[in-house]
Amino acid sequence: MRLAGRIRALTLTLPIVALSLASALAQPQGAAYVREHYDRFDYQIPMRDGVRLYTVVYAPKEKSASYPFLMMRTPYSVRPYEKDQMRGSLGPTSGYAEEKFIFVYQDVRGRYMSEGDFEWMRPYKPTKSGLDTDESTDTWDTIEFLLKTVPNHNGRVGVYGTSYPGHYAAQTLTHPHPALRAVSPQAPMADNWLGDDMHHNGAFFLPHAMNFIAGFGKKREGPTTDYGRGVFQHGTPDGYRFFLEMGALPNANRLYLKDQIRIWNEWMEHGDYDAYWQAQNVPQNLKQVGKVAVLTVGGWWDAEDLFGPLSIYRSIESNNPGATNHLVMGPWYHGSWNFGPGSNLHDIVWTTNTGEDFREKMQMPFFRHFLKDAGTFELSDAMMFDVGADKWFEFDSWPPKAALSKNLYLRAGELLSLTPPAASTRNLFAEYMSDPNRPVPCSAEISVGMPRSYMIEDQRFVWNRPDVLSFETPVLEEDTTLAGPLTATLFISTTGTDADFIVKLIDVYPNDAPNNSPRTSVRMGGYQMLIRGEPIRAKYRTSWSNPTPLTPNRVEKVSFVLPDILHTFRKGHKIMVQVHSSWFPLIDRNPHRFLNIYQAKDSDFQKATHKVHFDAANPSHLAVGVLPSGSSQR
Ligand code: PG9
Repeated sequence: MRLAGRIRALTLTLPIVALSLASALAQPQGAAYVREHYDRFDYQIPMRDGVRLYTVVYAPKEKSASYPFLMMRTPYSVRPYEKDQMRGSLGPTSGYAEEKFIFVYQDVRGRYMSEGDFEWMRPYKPTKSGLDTDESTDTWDTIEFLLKTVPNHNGRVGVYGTSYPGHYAAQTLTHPHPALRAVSPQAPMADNWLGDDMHHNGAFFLPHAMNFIAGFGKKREGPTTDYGRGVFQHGTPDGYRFFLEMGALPNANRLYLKDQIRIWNEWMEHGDYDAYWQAQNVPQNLKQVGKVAVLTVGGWWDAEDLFGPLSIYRSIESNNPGATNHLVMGPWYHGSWNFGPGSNLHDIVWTTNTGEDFREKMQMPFFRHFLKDAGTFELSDAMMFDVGADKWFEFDSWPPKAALSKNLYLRAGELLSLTPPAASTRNLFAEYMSDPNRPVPCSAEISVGMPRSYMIEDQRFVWNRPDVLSFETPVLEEDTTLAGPLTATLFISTTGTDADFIVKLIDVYPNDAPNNSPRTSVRMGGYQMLIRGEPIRAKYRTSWSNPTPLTPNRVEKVSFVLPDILHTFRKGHKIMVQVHSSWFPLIDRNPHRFLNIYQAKDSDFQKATHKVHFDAANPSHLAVGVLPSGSSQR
């Protein structure tokens, strides 16, 4: 099948920073090194409204040079709190303690040893008066204090962080302090309803949300160094049965959380994309980044925050012309870019050490250049790794301008084709019964949480289920590279009044694929590698904020975007699209009735029969971007 010819992949031709592995390893690691080379200072920094934020500073003992600040603001504690203890590492990964910065770690407002009240994804306030605060003012006031209080600095501040700390890093860009010169939001949470962590397109990521908030959301009486254990234990390793037997969402409080978690109750009160969630959206507030250099980082298989890095990069790109705005997307899980070589993920292996490339040729040069005027930084705007091609690709913007939009049509006979259904086709569809009591599993792994492998694992464990539809191309005649966001357009009908639809893009390996998985028992011949999967809750098909019911047995269009990819489907492979209507326990079950699922009763859940149509009038398809052969990468 010809989708596109091979494209020219650029090898990485970046300046190699003189950060030799040998010198990094020569020093003793851990707290002993920190103690030998750094002094610790603990501050309770007063914000403009008087609330004091607990901040620990590690300053180099060596005073022959001045140093920039490198700060992380976190809700996860800046331990150790004992003043005679030292952190075991400084900075985003190894090598930073030796490189020497003034490291700053701060408990955000309302967390651990900082005063004040914690607010989930505390919204930026575009119009503030007097003592009004948000994360931009807390960062501003902190920087002001550091510049006046800590000696031997060079007047520059960098901020980094992964996940929630990545969110706080991104928040610094809403109204950046003049001393802020380099920010690296890594897997930053940008919007927890549209696509990060707790919801994707209205579907609720139940275990991820409930397990996390049962500990994180515990009430504190005041500054504390320890919140204690979560408020419940699962009592089993089997999340599928645990959450199936828990039943409707209100049972979570009744059986386990016991109304002890304020933030969980907020989430249960705001099921639609209302003002509560809209105010938390970070990309909408990134319009005055100015001269701050930004290095946003994400993982193609990051189960927690994939939406965040892509949406934050795009917002800065479109709202700040001329900004120093970089995006690195690699073959990584949540935060895994800062650990290990980065040459495999789950069962998939390749030759490029993507983690080492990122740490040594991208991240460290970024901070050295913009915070110390040391070394060059010549990274292309978008450094994107393609596992299929085993190459870094460089683009001057993302998504790549050269990508051509093509439609992969679902066709009769479980075919996936560039050719739409013939004009003469009528009443063609596939149907399945969706049973809330036997939902499609999200992973072959037994876990009470959200197994990160769900993003990439072999989909054969569900391929043969009657409630899973699969459509695949013939064997590809040439390498085919898909780049950018994917848009699924399904023409569906159902016997119910609400439904979920999950669309997956899968790389089907040839039967003679080598058994090279690090898990030696895995057979790679015929492997169905998940490239991207995404749900939509159909009642939100026309509005995230104002859901509407489906009309039983009437064909309706459901269209939604799946997060970006960059993947070469090699010659001899096949491209597959799977469609199904539950993904459990990853996302909560749909009762197939139009109602507030957060207030549902167990008796509300009913089976429904869904149809996915693929004839001339109802051409269900997946829109993709195809990089033509020889396309310019710039
Ligand atoms: N992605 C992490 C998380 C947030 C919310 C729920 C569960 C996990 C994090 O931002 O730290």
